[in-house]
Amino acid sequence: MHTTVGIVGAGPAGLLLARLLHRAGIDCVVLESRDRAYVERRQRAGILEQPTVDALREAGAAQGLDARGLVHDGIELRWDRRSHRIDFPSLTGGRRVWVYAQTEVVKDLVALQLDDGPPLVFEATVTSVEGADTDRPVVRYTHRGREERLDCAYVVGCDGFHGVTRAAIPESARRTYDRVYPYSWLGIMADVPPSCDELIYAHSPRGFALHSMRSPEVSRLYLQVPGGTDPADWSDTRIWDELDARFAVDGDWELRRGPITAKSVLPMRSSVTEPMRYGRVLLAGDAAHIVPPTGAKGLNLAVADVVVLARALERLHTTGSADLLDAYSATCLRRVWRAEHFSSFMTTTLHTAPDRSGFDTRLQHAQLDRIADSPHAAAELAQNYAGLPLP
Ligand code: RFL
Ligand code: PHB
Repeated sequence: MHTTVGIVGAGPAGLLLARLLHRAGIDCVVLESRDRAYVERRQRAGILEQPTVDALREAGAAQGLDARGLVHDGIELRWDRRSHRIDFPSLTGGRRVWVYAQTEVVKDLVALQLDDGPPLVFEATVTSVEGADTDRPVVRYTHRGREERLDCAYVVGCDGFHGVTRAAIPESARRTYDRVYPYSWLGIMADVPPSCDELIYAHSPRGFALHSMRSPEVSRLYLQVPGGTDPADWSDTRIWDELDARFAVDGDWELRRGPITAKSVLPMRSSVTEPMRYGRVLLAGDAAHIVPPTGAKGLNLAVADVVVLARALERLHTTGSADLLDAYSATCLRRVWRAEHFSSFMTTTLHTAPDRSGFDTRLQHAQLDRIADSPHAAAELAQNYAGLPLP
């Protein structure tokens, strides 16, 4: 098989890139190692920033989002039994965020692609990408027990943090920067209406907690737990009691409890691989960078990468100019490092490090007080959270 752009991975990055290229008249093929049901069920992010929503709308992939997405104009921060609301539109010149699960984004994009899009091959496991520095890179993969190859003009690795495309860039030409945080998140899904209209990010001496949601009927909550925690050690009652303690605030607020339908632990780390292009191989989304989820940036960064990349490939296709493609890595990395900084800031401001001192805790409170007292500090948070405009 051959194509213009071979895309490895059908997560949000690969699927949206395929959609954008298809609309620009550029041939592509998406190879995905998992089956459709698995890809559509994988529970991950829940917050779409304004530029992500704009991109999905422009790609004609926002029908579900516009019908069922929940528009949020702010978030609440809690610490020291106090709360402070950050209002996005007034601090960002009108931007807001949408609560719409990654599972829904993926389902919408898969349906569009199977209906009227370029080939999307499930259960096609890419084993290697070869010839990054040649004119015809090759993707080798296995499908239905057979070894196959896809000859391409360009290959884009949208295969996530554990993907294989990154290895197509020789070790001598790439560098990875990373940080592992000394805690994880225990995430739960509960069949109970959310106890808040907007997300609550809570810092407490017992650790961080986040109240999010999936719909008016389903709550999504997270607790900071030690790395290596087994979800089986957390009974439902223990989880609700701990959430109650961490969200405690003066005034009358109550956390609604309900049946917990899923529990999982996710590690927290930051990682960036540079550059995001080598010859005719490009990386996008988690394949190139990951962030801790505290800033809700992972999915949004993946979308930003592929919007920049699709624009660059379209320019090459229509004018023959490779200028945007040559700038791809630097353009994306500037946004990536901004998001890494914001995610790290949110993480270290709100979590309780195992080796913290009283001094550290007071610095965290001073930072949170500053956000509450200063419109400038609040605006910095709001602009990063609601999404900086795409370049
Ligand atoms: P994805 O979504 O990981 O998709 C990569 C796809 O590539 C496929 N793949 C392969 N296909 C063929 N051959 C191979 N050799 C392949 N190797 C891998 C995979 O099966 C998969 O379908 O990356 P993408 O598209 O870049 O999208 C990025 C987002 O998924 C990610 O940034 C966020 O979900 C991160 N993230 C979260 N972000 C948030 O903002 N809030 C969250 O609550 C949140 N929770 C999470 C997360 C990421 C998680 N991972 C990666 C462990 C929870 C988890 C568990
Ligand atoms: C989620 O709803 O899963 C979610 C929301 C905000 C975050 C992280 C995860 O910062």
